[in-house]
Amino acid sequence: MPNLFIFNPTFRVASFLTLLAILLPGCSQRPKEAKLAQWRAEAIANNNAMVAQQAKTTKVKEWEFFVSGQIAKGTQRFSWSELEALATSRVNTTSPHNSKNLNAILYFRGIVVSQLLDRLGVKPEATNVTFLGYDGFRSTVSIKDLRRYPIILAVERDGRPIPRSEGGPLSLVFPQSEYPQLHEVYAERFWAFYVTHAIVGNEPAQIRIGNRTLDSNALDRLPQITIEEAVGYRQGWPIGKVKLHGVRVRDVLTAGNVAIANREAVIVKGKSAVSRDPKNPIRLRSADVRDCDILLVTRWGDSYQPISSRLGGPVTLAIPASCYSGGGFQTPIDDDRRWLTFVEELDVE
Ligand SMILES: Nc1nc2c(c(=O)[nH]1)N[C@H]1C(S)=C(S)[C@@H](COP(=O)(O)O)O[C@H]1N2
Ligand SMILES: [Mo]
Repeated sequence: MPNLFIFNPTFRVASFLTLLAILLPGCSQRPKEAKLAQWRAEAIANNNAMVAQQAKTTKVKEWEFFVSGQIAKGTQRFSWSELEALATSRVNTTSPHNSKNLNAILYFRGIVVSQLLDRLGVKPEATNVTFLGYDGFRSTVSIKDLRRYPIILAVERDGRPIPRSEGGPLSLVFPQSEYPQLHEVYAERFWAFYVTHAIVGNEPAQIRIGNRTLDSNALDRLPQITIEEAVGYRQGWPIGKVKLHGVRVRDVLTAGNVAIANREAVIVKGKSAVSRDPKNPIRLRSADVRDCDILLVTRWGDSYQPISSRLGGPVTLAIPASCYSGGGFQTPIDDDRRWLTFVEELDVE
């Protein structure tokens, strides 16, 4: 697992070389590589610390699960005890993650997703549900299939809570033994682990800044910027260059009446728990926000389509490559966070 990486001699040699590269005067002509390597090292160290911390502090009893999007009721929060009480269904199935024995039948207890949706009143426009994990991973399932098959959010496997290291405490489980055709559509990558959110259909673009909210109309009124880049938002996006359309972080702050001139940083928060971790925030240095067109993207492609939940929308972060080319960019950030999905909030620190 990644925590072990820090004890790995190769890693220590790499950090030493990075440090050397930064200290050597000759390298000042090439700050980009040295900086990137340093950031990567910092990001790995941060990530390892975070994984270790999470394992200690995220107690199952404190687990929260949210359902939002195109449902009659507003966003719903479920505590662990509420989830436990709803988890009355059983699915007996093999798991594509049971590397010890792919043929073993496991006994899962959980909540049938379609029953949960029925309670919350799915709006007719919604065609799918996107499940989001603590780590920002997403997996999208059609509502047709959720209604056709007893796909569950499992809290228990073989009579025991599912360990965090094995995708618990809340894991999406497909009854693939009873319905083998399910595996063809929803292979192992759809089995979302450590689920914290289910987004029904799509959500309207909006950004919170302090106690204000800029809705999609307010965002549309700001200057619109287009960039074209290969993006790192993961699954579902085209390979190669993609057009992204959106607004500058600095314009959003101005519209929210937030001054950044003498402040340290802007914190970007997404929906995922990992992006909201106060111990490891996504922090943009104010000089970068000022000098660089860091974007909150609300549309993409030639047709300016909104960003669906399946793709991590309605708002995503984009730090364009052009930010790095001048050499003055200061924000240490690794690629996972540079392409943050489900952006919801800006905070000024
Ligand atoms: N929350 C979360 N769920 C996840 C993933 C992830 O990174 N985070 N990876 C997915 C992918 S791509 C696969 S193949 C499997 C990985 O399962 P394994 O680690 O048991 O092979 O989990 C899926 N569910
Ligand atoms: Mo995978």
